[in-house]
Amino acid sequence: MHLAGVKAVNPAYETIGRASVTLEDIKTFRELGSRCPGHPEYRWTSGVETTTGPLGQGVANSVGMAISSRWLASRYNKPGFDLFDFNVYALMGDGDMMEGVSDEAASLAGHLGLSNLCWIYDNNHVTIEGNTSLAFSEDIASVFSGYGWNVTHVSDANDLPSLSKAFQVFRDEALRPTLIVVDSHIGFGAPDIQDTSQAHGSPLGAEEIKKAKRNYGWPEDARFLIPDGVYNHFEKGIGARGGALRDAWISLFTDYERENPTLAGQILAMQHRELPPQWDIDIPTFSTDPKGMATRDSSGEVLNAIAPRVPYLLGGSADLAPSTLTSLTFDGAGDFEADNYNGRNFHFGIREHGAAAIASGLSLSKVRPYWSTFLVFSDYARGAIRLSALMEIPVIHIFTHDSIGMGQDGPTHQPVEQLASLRAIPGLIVMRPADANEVAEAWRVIMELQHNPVALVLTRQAVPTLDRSRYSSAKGVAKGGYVLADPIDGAPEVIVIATGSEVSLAIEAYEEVTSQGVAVRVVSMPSCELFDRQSAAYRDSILPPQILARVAVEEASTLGWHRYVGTNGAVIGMHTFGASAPLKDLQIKFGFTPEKVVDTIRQQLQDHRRNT
Ligand SMILES: Cc1ncc(C[n+]2csc(CCOP(=O)(O)OP(=O)(O)O)c2C)c(N)n1
Repeated sequence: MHLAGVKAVNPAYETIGRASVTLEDIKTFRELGSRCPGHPEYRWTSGVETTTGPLGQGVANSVGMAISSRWLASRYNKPGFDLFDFNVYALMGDGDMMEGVSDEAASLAGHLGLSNLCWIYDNNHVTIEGNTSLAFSEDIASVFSGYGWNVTHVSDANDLPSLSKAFQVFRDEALRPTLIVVDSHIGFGAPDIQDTSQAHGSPLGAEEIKKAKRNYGWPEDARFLIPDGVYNHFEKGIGARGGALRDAWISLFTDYERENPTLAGQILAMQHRELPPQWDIDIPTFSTDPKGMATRDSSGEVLNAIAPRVPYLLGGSADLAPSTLTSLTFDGAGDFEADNYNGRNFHFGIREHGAAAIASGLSLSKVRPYWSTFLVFSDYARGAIRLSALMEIPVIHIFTHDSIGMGQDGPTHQPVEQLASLRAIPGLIVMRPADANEVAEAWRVIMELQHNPVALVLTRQAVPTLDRSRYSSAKGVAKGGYVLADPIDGAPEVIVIATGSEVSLAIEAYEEVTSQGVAVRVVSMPSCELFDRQSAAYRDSILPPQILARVAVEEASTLGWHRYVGTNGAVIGMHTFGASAPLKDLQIKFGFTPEKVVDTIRQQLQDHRRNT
């Protein structure tokens, strides 16, 4: 990237007139502020296409990129305008090959016949502990052929004609992704450590460096030497070639824009992570309904009101769409399959980790992806969710069946610790809306996000649609936490904070104690992350510091709630795994009943009155 003169961009993707990687950055590799951190980081170093380091993630991302190339082509290319026809090349090592996430992604890539995808496997037989024979003896060619890939082999990484031939084999392949197995030697040219695991992670040491340089005919004492003519060579080669290709593309796009202004407008908006005008005008308002609906249901409705107006919003589920209700059901939405790259409904199969990593690959290609599963299985995808946050890309992770409220499937399927664990990921906005109107507002917030992924957490079971003429407007969702209900007159003495399905429980308790003259406030807190971003003045107006009697209610681990209720506040939450039983029985067993909330409110008032 340094030699090729890649330029840095700002978060709005505008070039800012400096090199992405300077020689100084290379000299300060792994030091604070260097654009050459320990592992390549998207967002931090312009030109890095994805953050890699956790093995397997990059190649899994590449499947999302190849999918997006196909989808963009099928939606936007017109006769004479092949705007999108890019191939995706990913380099991988033994570690990537061994990780499960790459197998999930490879299996799907083969199924989808992504012939625009090429993985180049650095088959050097060495990982950290030693030779791969310690733990890896599978027949890669058979495995990948079984996945439906085209497999080719180059027996010497330095044999350029054979490598070129292998790339031609890839380009000629019209039906399958291609794996090029390239036999190589780690530490090639460093005579004492070549082919050993020492070459993997530790510096060669001064003597070995000298020997290697000697081997290559390089001045032994030179450091960071870039001989005369190298920059020039790159500029005339890769630079000129890339520049010409880019100019040609821009000119093609300008002609395209003249003939297809609407589609061109969509492409520009998508490239800048913006939304088409009036994208939100079909979002419904839900009327008061004590029986209500599951938030997965209302979310499905809202998604289907948004997606027709945001054509590049696409996604699917890891085989749970009938439960997560994330299918796009309007005419023309279609299924993305090997014979229909135009579809917007993806079937990731039962591959949660792969699905999340592929969604990142889609997002890195600038379409707007979502994927879904049950909240408890977010664990399987966590590696990729974390990277979506580190990369600051707006992937929409949708998790339904969000608590013991999902009932009789029992503790294997009842999430307890997942909310706290997702909330611990920096930059990931976790949203757990309380009713259908909070869901609608949550989607308004989500769609506007450009640099944050979101975990949208939804119920399986119905929750009342609250009467917004009696309680506050759901617009407060945008601030993360807001006052839903206050005492009829006077200041509150006690605050109940709840999220998601427990908000209606808090409201039931509110009605009960208010009728008995207790001055209680209910705060709906769909997103702690968004609430924490508000000004201190706003946060204090919602949770006035002088009110110490506080109760938080959430059907999940209590971890984190004392931040809002204080050390002497009460948290009604889960302290064990759940159990398999009808919902009503579970709510009684684990204490999620209006009576329990009322008792806790009274206890808090008593404790704090005694203390003051
Ligand atoms: C998910 C994950 N697990 C473990 C590691 C630690 N790790 C870094 S590199 C490596 C070995 C990789 O071997 P290979 O892909 O053959 O790379 P090479 O030795 O050829 O450089 C391991 C285990 C990691 N980065 N990511």
